[in-house]
Amino acid sequence: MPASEPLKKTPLILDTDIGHDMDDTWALAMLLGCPQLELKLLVTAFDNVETKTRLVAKMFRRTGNTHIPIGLGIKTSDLVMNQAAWLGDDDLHDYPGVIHRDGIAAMIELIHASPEPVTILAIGPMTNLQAALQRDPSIAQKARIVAMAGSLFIGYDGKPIPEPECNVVCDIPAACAVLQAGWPITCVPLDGCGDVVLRGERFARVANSSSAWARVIIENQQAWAWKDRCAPGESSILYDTVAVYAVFADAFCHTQTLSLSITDTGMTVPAPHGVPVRCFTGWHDREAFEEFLTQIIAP
Ligand SMILES: [Ca+2]
Repeated sequence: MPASEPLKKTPLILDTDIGHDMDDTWALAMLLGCPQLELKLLVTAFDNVETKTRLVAKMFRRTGNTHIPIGLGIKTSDLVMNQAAWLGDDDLHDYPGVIHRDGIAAMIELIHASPEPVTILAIGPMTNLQAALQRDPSIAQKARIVAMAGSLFIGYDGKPIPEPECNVVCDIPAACAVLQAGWPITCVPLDGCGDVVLRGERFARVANSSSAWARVIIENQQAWAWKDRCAPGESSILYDTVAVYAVFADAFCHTQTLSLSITDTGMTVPAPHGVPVRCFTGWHDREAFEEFLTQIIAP
């Protein structure tokens, strides 16, 4: 490619249950630091999307990203999110950016308006995507899915047996609808991301960085209701960051295309008559990925 030719960016919609587990915050920071990606819309997913939208708005103010539209997804509960302490009483008063009250409509409109296929990066339960498909099934012809979802051969904490994974089991009908919609799907199950943790020197670089996103991440981890899940000087498990990487690269990972179906109990299982899904099933070089991530967050 000639040096003068600009990098072609992948237009992206992020569908995220941010505010629950910390990895969504890392994933958001990571994708905004990837020159291969252009975030066109963020839609908040699952539980109390009102407070999650306020959380994203505060993060965007702090990091200079208020030009990115935020959409509210489908509210499924009033659960107090785990990062509520960092949000405090910050609200949307005077927020300078665009907030779409109907994030599903904003998603559909963006997909149809885009001159090239949009990638939807789904890193939470897929309630919003099921709603979008119900309103307009034709979006599946103009978008592709990259999702952190499922557990094929490895469960949580490296257990050598698969188990129902949170993003699938929280809304099984939605995961089934997304699987069967007919769009290309790339999936990062627990097998390919359940062991990503920044430790030691890499975590210290983030903790000591003055970059705006590093500060937001560290402050949120300190305020996080589940912070005791992190050992001192370590991140939480950063599942969703691998899905960001999967949008544009795979060199650090093993991939294979498998026919998948979803059981009534939320298991994602290879099945002869399932749907072909490109799966990230393990690591070629996890250390290299963790270094890549660290350099983006703490440049
Ligand atoms: Ca998530």
